[in-house]
Amino acid sequence: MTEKTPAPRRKAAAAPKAPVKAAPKTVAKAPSGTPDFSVVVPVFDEGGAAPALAREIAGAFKGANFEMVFVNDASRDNTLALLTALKAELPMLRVLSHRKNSGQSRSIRTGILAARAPIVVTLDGDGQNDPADAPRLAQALKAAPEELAMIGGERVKRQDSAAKKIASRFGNGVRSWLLKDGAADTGCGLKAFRREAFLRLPYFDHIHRYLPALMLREGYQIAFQPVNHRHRETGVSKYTNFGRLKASASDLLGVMWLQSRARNPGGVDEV
Ligand SMILES: Nc1nc2c(ncn2[C@@H]2O[C@H](COP(=O)(O)OP(=O)(O)O)[C@@H](O)[C@H]2O)c(=O)[nH]1
Ligand SMILES: [Mg+2]
Repeated sequence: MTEKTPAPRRKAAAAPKAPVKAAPKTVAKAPSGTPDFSVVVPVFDEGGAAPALAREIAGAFKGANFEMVFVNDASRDNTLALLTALKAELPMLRVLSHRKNSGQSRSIRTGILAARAPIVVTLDGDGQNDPADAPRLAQALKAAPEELAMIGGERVKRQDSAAKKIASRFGNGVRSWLLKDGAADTGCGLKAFRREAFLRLPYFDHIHRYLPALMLREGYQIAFQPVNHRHRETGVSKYTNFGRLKASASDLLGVMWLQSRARNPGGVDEV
């Protein structure tokens, strides 16, 4: 029998000779308890929309055991100050903040890494997704079998400019034809998924448009539900049609490569 090795006594830490830069804190301290749902919202220069959106989400999930995780993507406006002040009013609100702007996908990932619930719902931070739809998607996923890892929103009546709607229709058409992901609207920011499933997917910038294809690649099932879409009332869109097209060309090739390299055991049995 081996004896328990006593824990080594810690020497009182000597004061460092030279100032040492502390390791960057990436994730804020989580409050105690496990919520059923984590609502993750990426925000970049959304000071005009974020506080009202947080209140709307709180109203939509009233009575549920949930948390909100807003991820400030190094906004240059007052987004962070407004959200920080709002924490006194909304105790279920957590605010994480990137030191450098890293994009929508990275912001979502930061929120999901910090999320404490097994089910995550994402929403755009500009208020275009309607929080009233979010609990329905979250509850549907909670009630679904484990293999169903994601329920994506599909915007029924897009409230965007004609140019954006045409570009989006074209982009969605090409993507679903090439990737066979069965998704009509991957650009919809409102999605519910299992946190664990999301974290199994490879990360790259703009991955948020390829979640259906990547979930299927991992062997999960996915579903879609129609959702409301609203006008952007404040702030400006962070994407241009040209910028989106440029990123999509290489991302599509990348996801096709990932699909071609997928092998799936169809389930794992422990004997
Ligand atoms: N494009 C972009 N969006 C970001 C970034 N960081 C966070 N976001 C958020 O991602 C969401 C979607 O962006 P939005 O401009 O509304 O896209 P659109 O609805 O397609 O015009 C918003 O909540 C943004 O605030 C970023 O660096 N770039
Ligand atoms: Mg938007």
